[in-house]
Order: sequence, then structure tokens, then C-alpha cells
Amino acid sequence: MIDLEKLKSGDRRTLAKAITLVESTKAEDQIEAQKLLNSILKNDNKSFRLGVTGSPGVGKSTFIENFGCFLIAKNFKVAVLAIDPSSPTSGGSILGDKTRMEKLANEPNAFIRPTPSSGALGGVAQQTRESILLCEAAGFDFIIVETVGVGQSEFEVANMVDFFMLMILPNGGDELQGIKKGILELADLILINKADGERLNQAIQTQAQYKSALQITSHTSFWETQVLINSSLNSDNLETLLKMLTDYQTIAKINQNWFKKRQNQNLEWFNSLIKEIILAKIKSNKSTNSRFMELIEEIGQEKISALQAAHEISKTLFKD
Ligand SMILES: Nc1nc2c(ncn2[C@@H]2O[C@H](COP(=O)(O)OP(=O)(O)O)[C@@H](O)[C@H]2O)c(=O)[nH]1
Ligand SMILES: [Mg+2]
Repeated sequence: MIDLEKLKSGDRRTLAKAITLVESTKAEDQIEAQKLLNSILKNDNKSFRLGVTGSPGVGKSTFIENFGCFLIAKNFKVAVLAIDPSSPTSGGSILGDKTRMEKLANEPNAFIRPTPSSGALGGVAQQTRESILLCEAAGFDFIIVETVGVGQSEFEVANMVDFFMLMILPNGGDELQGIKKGILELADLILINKADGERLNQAIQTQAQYKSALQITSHTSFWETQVLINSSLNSDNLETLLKMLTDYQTIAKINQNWFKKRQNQNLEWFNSLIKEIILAKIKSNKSTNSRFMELIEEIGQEKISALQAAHEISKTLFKD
């Protein structure tokens, strides 16, 4: 049983227990978790959900630790949820992240939690979404979600945060780095990291390149993608960054985008969960599953149209 009052008071042990509950794949835990989540749905949503992505080694964890400590010094409460889709439950590279955030982890107003991969409904994305809600209920002001650019995780994270940040390294060439298609359009901010020492000039050049490249990509939002340089060896640009985030929040709230975005994210999520539940139903029944596999073959061999196959499956699921 999770003590709701303790959770709301910001008790980190209770928060950790609550997250373990939503991560559990046991049926009775799931029921309990859903009850808990329903009881915290209406909170005043003052938090800022920040997504951070970028290739391994770009400096995400170091940046989050620095920015986290900077926010803590300003009396904010900071939660970090780190997703590593490549690591099994016990955590491979995630452990590295944890040790690197030692300073932040020692702050009483910080909470750091790696998210293990799992095959539960909605996978890591579902657990992270629910963990975000729990952190909000526990009164955290900033919830930072770190993800490496593996698989779909970046897109999933972009879809659960208020502000999405892509970290890249300075590069001297004319070409933009091999950034996954679509990520640039999702980014609210591109942070060119390790802008220090010999790389400072390169970073400034890269910033100029991205700024001009962004003039031709379309960002379907009221917000124009920003490009900043940063070095975690100093704290020079953290104030600028915080101002950018608070400006974003102010503008988004004035033009109603803040809550609309969260609402849309929830609705999209609802839709994708329904699809997942239906697929799980198909696969949970031996005969529907084998027919499903056959149909996949038959569609491949052009023996049946995708539409007809879909209707056939849905007829077996919904008897009417
Ligand atoms: N020079 C320099 N090194 C950095 C900076 N940020 C991180 N690093 C180093 O880059 C390496 C990878 O950093 P890490 O935060 O683990 O990257 P992540 O894989 O993106 O989380 C570490 O050795 C850091 O010390 C920076 O701003 N400047
Ligand atoms: Mg990391």
C-alpha cells in the first residue's frame, strides 16, 4: 500500500516505492498502481517536464547533474528519470549514469531513477509517463527525462514532455550530423555541448550552421527551435537556459498551448494503448494468434488484402 499523504509530502522513499509499483508486471500490483494513478490525476500541474536526448557520450548525464544542482540551488525540486532502452533490468550503462549524478543524488531535493526496459503494456514509455505523474504528485518542479537515441525512445519521450532538447557535439564540417530523421523537427532546443577549450570556436560555428538550417525546416509550433552552446565545465549558460524554459512556459500558458499539448499527448497515448491492448488480446489466444500469423503470411503473398484481413481478425475479437 502506498501512503498517499506521504507521497504528496514529497517523501522520496514513498515515491520510489510507488514507481516500483507502476513498474511491476504482477496483475495485483497493476490494479493497485492504476488506483494510485487515478487518485493523483488532478494535481495542479506546476511542473516542467523536460526531455533530454542525444547520442551516448554527448554529455547528457553530466549536463543534467549540473543543471539539476543549479535548479536545486534556486530552491526547485528536481526529479530525473533516465531511460536506457538498450539495458536489461539490472542496468548496464545506466549504472554509469547513476554514479555520474552523485552530486545531484546527494541533494535532499533531488530524486534520480533509472527506468529499466520491460515488456509490460506500453513498455518503458508507459512506465516513464506514470513515473512523471508520480513525481508531480510528490511536488517536483522539474522532471527531467534522459534518453539515448535508440529505437523509438526519442520520439516517445518527445511525446511525454513539455519541452524537448537535443544535445549534439560541435562539428567543424559543413554537413549536419547524422541526426535521425524527424528529431530536429521535434526539438524545442538544440544544445551544442562541450563548447569548451579547442571546441569552443567550432561550437560557435556549429551554432550558426544549425540556426540557418533551422530557418528552412518547419517546426509546427508557436515556438521557434532555439540553438544554444553549453559546456558542463562551467555554469555560464545555465541561467540563459533556465530563462528560456521559463519564457517558453509563460508563452505557452498564455496562448493555451501548455495544457493543449499535454492533452494531445494523453489522447495520442490513449489511442496507441488501445491498439496495443487489442494486439495483446490477439496474441493471448492461441487460435486467433495462429490465424493472425497466417494472415501476415497471406498479406505478404498477396492472397488477401490488408483490409479484409483486419476485418476478419476484428470479427473474431468482437463477436458482433
Ligand atoms: N569537455 C567536456 N566534457 C564533457 C562535457 N560534458 C560531459 N563531458 C564528458 O563526456 C563524457 C560523457 O558524458 P556523459 O554525461 O556520461 O554523456 P551521456 O552518455 O550523454 O550521458 C564524460 O567523460 C564527461 O565527463 C563538457 O561540457 N565538456
Ligand atoms: Mg547518460
